[in-house]
Amino acid sequence: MPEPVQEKSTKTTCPYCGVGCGVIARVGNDGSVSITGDPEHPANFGRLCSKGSALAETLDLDGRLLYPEIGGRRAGWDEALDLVAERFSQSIAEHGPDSVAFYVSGQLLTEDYYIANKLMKGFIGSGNIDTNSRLCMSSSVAGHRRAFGSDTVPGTYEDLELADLVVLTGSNLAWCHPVLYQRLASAKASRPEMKVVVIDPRRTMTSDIADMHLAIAPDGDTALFNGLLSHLVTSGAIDQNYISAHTRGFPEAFAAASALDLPALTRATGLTLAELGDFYRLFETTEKVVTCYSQGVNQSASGTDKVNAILNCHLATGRIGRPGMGPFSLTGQPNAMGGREVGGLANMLAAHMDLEKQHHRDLVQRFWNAPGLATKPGLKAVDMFRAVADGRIKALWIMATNPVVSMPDADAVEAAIKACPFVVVSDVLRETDTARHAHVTLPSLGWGEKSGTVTNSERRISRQRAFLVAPGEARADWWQLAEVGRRMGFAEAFGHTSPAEVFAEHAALSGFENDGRRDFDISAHAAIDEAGYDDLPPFQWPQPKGTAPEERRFFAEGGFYHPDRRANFIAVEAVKARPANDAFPFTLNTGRVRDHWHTMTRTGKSARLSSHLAEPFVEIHPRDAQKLGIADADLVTIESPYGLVVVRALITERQAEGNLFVPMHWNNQFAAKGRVDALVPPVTDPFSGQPASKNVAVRATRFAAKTYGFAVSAQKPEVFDAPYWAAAKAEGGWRMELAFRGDGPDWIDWCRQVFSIAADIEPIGYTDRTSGELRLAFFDEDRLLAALFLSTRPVAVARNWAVSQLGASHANLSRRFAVTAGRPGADKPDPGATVCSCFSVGVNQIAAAIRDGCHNVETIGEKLSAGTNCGSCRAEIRGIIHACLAAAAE
Ligand SMILES: Nc1nc2c(c(=O)[nH]1)N[C@H]1C(S)=C(S)[C@@H](COP(=O)(O)OP(=O)(O)OC[C@H]3O[C@@H](n4cnc5c(=O)[nH]c(N)nc54)[C@H](O)[C@@H]3O)O[C@H]1N2
Ligand SMILES: Nc1nc2c(c(=O)[nH]1)N[C@H]1C(S)=C(S)[C@@H](COP(=O)(O)OP(=O)(O)OC[C@H]3O[C@@H](n4cnc5c(=O)[nH]c(N)nc54)[C@H](O)[C@@H]3O)O[C@H]1N2
Ligand code: SF4
Ligand SMILES: [Mo]
Repeated sequence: MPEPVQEKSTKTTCPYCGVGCGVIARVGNDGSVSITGDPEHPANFGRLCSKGSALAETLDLDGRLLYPEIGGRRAGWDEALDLVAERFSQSIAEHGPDSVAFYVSGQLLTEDYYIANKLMKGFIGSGNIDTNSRLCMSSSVAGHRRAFGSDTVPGTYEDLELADLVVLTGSNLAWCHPVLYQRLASAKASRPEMKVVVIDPRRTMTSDIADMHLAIAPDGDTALFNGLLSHLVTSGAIDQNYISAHTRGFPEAFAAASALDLPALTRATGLTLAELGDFYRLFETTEKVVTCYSQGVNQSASGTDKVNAILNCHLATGRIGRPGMGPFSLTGQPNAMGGREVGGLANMLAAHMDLEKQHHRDLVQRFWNAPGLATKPGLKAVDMFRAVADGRIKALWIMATNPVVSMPDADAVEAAIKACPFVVVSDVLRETDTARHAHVTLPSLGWGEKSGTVTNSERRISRQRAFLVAPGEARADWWQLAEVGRRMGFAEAFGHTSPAEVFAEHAALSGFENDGRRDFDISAHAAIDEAGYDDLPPFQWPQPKGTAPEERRFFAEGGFYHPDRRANFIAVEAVKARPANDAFPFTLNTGRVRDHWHTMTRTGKSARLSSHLAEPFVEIHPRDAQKLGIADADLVTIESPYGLVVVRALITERQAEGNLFVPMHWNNQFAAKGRVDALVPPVTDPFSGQPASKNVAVRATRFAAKTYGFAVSAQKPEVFDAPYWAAAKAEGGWRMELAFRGDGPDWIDWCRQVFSIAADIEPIGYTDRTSGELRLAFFDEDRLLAALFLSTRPVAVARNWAVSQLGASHANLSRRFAVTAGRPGADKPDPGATVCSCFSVGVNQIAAAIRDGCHNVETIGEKLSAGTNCGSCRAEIRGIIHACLAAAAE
């Protein structure tokens, strides 16, 4: 009898999005890990999305950085840390503190972030620490601070369930905050009178639950919400008492808001009068409104103004901080909020204090006993990499972010990093597009190994707890920073021995000389010990000293954080913001897909997650495609003055005419030319410094390939040269899409090299000169090693079926030839492209169930299980049902 598997279970938090779901990790005594939702966590009450459910598949050590390296050779920690401290100290001594910089991340834990910020701002004495949150949340931060005097998210997740109207603008909640979307969808199902409005140039999966989808023109949001404010005034829906008791600046904001007449408003928003009227009336007549916004608002040259245009409407109606009411900035990364709390942005100080305020600087300097606190804000991300490029920054430490993929003008960022005299990268992976240019790479602990806290979008602080042993010599990020701090001569300030000690110091600083003047106060935890930290349950801030945890909202009764405790209305002007022109006539929009996370360093490891969308693509409207001579599955080159990508055409009416959408995830590890940030100009919002990643002028042309290919391989493909390739992890191996301009090489040799096939293994296959088709398959006994399918047209091979052949037995010759035919036999139908990644259910299986009479998501779930675990694909299933039923009715 095998030993029963002993399980150890640990409560921790999902490392992906800002919803911050609680998970339970169970480790068997055979080392296997299973992940389930934590039913007691108030963010998700047990729910998980596809990414959270697949976490266990991303924990392998494949590709991990396990030891410090200097110049690519293995080094000891002491040697590496001494070198980092020495090179930073040397640069500071020779060129001053502003000659060094840290570029960090909202995926650090609060404790890592706190130490990074303390070292740079307090002890190195420069403001040059910025974070990928600059690309993510900085417009929200700037908007909050202008209006409220502090970076405060007033509401809670429950407000989305309590509201009678939820407005989602610039948010693809169904894919990017899926568990919050599920909470919203179930609230709406139980209270059908609740209305949802989605404002997005694309008809996303989120729009599928919407009562109203407003396909707004790119960057039309300021005009839309200005028009709304104006309407609220003329219709008498404003709350005069709230305005006079708790705010200032209303007349100026109203005057600016009324600047556009109705025809101008329809032009600026791209919406009809009827659409505007319907939305405005709905907002006017519904008291309980929550307006959620994310990157469609933040990532814009007018992002901060968009945020304030939204806040103005909630302040004017007094709909803020009461149950079911308020503006709600949805944060992206698991610890975007924690990073803001410790002051990780170049223009902030610690504990929500302000680097520009003398009394805040003085307070933090005394608390830290810092030798020379930074006296001015540091460089924001885009400017920071400019300073790296022109040599002002001579030593750079990049931690938990992959700027060569995610920064605008990414090719220039790569060149800057390559040319920088000294670059340190702390990462969990050895080979990322950024880490490959580092002089020193430091192995960090990853999720499941590290320990600390994160704060989600509703101000809830949760523990991340370790449940795996540290692999190799990997160490925590905070430890790496503290060690360098000690070696730079600041031993006393960086004597922490555990994350609990760091957290306690952070909590103490938040309450230091606070007296209710600052929103962020968690001093109730200032004396927390190791045991208390181990047990710390999720809690929402604020929690000042001497108080019990409490779920609270901000600003229902005013109490803002400007000196007079009033909120500011901000007069914002709608600007024309379509950079598209004759040479670059399309507006490129960028963003996320359901099953990938950022630069794919983690989700790229999961076959299930990689099967939903397995290559980089561009969504394009059918009429635009027709004009450009682009057919479905063709390849498209997209160019801006900054760079180019080659991606697959996905023709869809969900995309507005004149607009294109390319996801941000693909990089040099997974595709030949898929880094979309190579196209994005370094244009930023004037207040926040956040790049305008969603409105880029580009041109598009059909990529004329002579040969198209698809391949499956048991081995990871070796790097090779082709104008187009995209590789994705698949069950039992890898799958690849290919295209070549010329006739191509000797394909048998090519396969041997790229798929690592031994010389004595002969392929089976055939060539058809008339159709230009070539099929090759290599077997080791009954096991498929690799198969290559080439054609002069995009290859018509049942992808998921071909992938499944990697795991199948091919004992007889006819089965082997079936592989080269590229078609499943009648006994094994092709499941089609994956829709439900939890149960690997494909579109063909769903279509078959619909033909068998399953006409709603529930009956599909009963028959195929699809959509019954995480629910992230339910909107897509609903779409397939509608499409099939509509087609059947024609
Ligand atoms: N699956 C998945 N989930 C994620 C992430 C991930 O990588 N993958 N990343 C996380 C992170 S860090 C973040 S920041 C969040 C981002 O979450 P979201 O902001 O929801 O995601 P995006 O896809 O970047 O952009 C949202 C939408 O903005 C729309 N948009 C573009 N321009 C405009 C405009 O001018 N006005 C309006 N109103 N809308 C516009 C886009 O069409 C897009 O559908 O997601 C988090 N969750
Ligand atoms: N065009 C375009 N560009 C965008 C966006 C967009 O919508 N469009 N979105 C922007 C936004 S909102 C964001 S948040 C950024 C995200 O962009 P990035 O931050 O660059 O993306 P990630 O892939 O999450 O990078 C995290 C890195 O940290 C490593 N890592 C993981 N865990 C740890 C850890 O514990 N410690 C350390 N040291 N390393 C770790 C991972 O291996 C990976 O290399 O992209 C931005 N760029
Ligand atoms: S919604 Fe999904 S990705 Fe986000 S925290 Fe929850 S499980 Fe993780
Ligand atoms: Mo983000």
